Amino acid sequence: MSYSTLQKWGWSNFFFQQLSFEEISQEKTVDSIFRITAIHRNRIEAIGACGESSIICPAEFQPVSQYLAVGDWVMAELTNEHHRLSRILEPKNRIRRISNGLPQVIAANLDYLWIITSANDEFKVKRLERYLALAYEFDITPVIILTKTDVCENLDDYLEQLNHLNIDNIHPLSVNTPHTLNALSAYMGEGVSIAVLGSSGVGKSTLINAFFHTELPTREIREDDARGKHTTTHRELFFCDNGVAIIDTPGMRELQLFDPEQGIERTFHSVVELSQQCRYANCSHAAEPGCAIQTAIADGSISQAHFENYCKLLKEEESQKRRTIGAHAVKEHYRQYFKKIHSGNKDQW
Ligand SMILES: Nc1nc2c(ncn2[C@@H]2O[C@H](COP(=O)(O)OP(=O)(O)OP(=O)(O)O)[C@@H](O)[C@H]2O)c(=O)[nH]1
Ligand SMILES: [Mg+2]
Ligand SMILES: [Zn+2]
Repeated sequence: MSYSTLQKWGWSNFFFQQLSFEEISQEKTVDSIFRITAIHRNRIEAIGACGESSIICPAEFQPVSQYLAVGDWVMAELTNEHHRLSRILEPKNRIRRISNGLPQVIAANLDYLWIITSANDEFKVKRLERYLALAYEFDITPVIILTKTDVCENLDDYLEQLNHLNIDNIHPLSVNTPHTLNALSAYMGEGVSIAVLGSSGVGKSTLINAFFHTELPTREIREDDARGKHTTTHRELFFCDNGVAIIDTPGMRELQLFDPEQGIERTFHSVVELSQQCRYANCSHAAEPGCAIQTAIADGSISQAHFENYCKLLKEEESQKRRTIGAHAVKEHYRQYFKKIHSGNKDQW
């Protein structure tokens, strides 16, 4: 087998360069390289040059979900007819969140994050801003997909709200009007990896089935109102005929960001820019004279809700940091942060 066999699973020079000279010179090395497709309690499913394989995880890599995610590239040795995980290759990126107070890796080595929302009561701009911050935090291109447009009467309202998010890739569609899915072809290509995220019931698995002709389980139509039930129960990566790796995920009840600073800055770019124009460096943007944010809210150039969500995410980040680095360090951190924002020197953030 050769390394080019791995390319259709997303292998690239970035990973090849991590191999030692000795590893490259050994012919069997290529057969010990795998991409993770599913993670179970102490075993992972993966695909390599010789096909699919089950890999056993030694204790030092437990609990697996804190170290590894679908999409990761690993090396495994063949011992007693079993593959045993021996090394994790450094990922291009890895999306993480906090779940039950612990870090959790959601997926690794992605090119796009498809953020799915549906044109009904589920739709919340605030939730989308959170997902966008997640994409930006890990430097992955976000794509917003608005599903179920066939059963909505006020599509323009949804589109207008989406326009305010200032992102390039927004696709309204419905699996019941198949031509609306054509726009997604723009993201196809061999070796491209996409994770599909969004609340339960927005139609993630249905969309994947319709577009990639897969047969993932989806919610029965008559169960459409069932709340809190997840049809997809674990994250799974699979490869489509056109060479795209797609990761279906269970709906998220809440998305707590891992280290959202950079993501917040990009999602709320306009708020950050405005705050640099406030008269006082320590402006709290409440009622101070010369507050550029209050002026912008008053003249309608940004919405009150957008600003409030920015404050909320910042606050959340602050309490998260406090838990990990202590109150004093947090205070100092934010002192420096706002000083930098105000001096317009954001490069280091
Ligand atoms: N009318 C209409 N219904 C849709 C559309 N897409 C999905 N649905 C329905 O929405 C319901 C939920 O779809 P799923 O694909 O199971 O949702 P999911 O996001 O994968 O949900 P979880 O796996 O629980 O996270 C199903 O009954 C689908 O038939 C659409 O474009 N139009
Ligand atoms: Mg699903
Ligand atoms: Zn201000």
